Amino acid sequence: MKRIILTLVVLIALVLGLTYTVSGMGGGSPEKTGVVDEYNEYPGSETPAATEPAPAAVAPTISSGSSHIISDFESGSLKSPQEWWTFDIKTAAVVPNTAYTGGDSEVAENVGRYSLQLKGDAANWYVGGVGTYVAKEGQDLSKYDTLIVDIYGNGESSGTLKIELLDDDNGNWQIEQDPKKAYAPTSDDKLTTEILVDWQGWQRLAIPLADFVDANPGVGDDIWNPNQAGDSGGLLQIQLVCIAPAQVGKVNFNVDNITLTKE
Ligand SMILES: [Ca+2]
Ligand SMILES: [Ca+2]
Ligand SMILES: [Ca+2]
Ligand SMILES: [Ca+2]
Repeated sequence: MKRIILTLVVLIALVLGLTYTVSGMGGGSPEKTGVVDEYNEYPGSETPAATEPAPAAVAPTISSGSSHIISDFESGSLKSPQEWWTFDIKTAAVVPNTAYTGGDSEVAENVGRYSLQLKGDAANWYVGGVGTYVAKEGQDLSKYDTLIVDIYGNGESSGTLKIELLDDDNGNWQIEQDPKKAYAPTSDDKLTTEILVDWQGWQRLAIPLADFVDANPGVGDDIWNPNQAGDSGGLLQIQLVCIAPAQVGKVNFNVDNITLTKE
């Protein structure tokens, strides 16, 4: 009898132990999985800032001592190795460079196999554009003083390329925007420059970062701070916004080799 009771006690103990183990395994909150925000498309607003993907979507960029390539489009895709979102523009496509050979021969030799074609019709000057998220943990871009971009123009009325750089001033790795104010950033700086594309073929532009103008004085800290430091992601986004040469005009040019460098 004693043996039976002992066996029963052992069995009960085993069952209880098993129940505990099972409930222990099922306990706790599920692990967080990466969530990538949808890339918003923007209504016909003037120069929208984009909603960025989660940092997990950031692609590796090539960085050497003296320069940092943001994109050379050599993957032939707008989706990899980094994702470019598009807004409003009719055509934003990575295209073979075989049809784009003219202009400065030194530049033409260095654009590789693919470039980004930006083409579309204006709604009140504005055509739309593309953007990408560039922030990375520990990335210090503050040593660069110049932005380089190769542009293939299609003659005098190719349009204007507005380059926007958005840095993180409130330390959350995101650009918060006000949809009621043409998606203007509410807490971070937007620095911009405009390039009038009025030539035929390839040309390389080297724009000192000092020539970029803070487009939202009083919002952000009004200082270019591209380095990831503390809670700030540093430079979060670059956007390419196309503006037509006329209110109802067209834009048509290619861009390539977007690079930060030290001159
Ligand atoms: Ca290229
Ligand atoms: Ca922010
Ligand atoms: Ca500002
Ligand atoms: Ca800033």
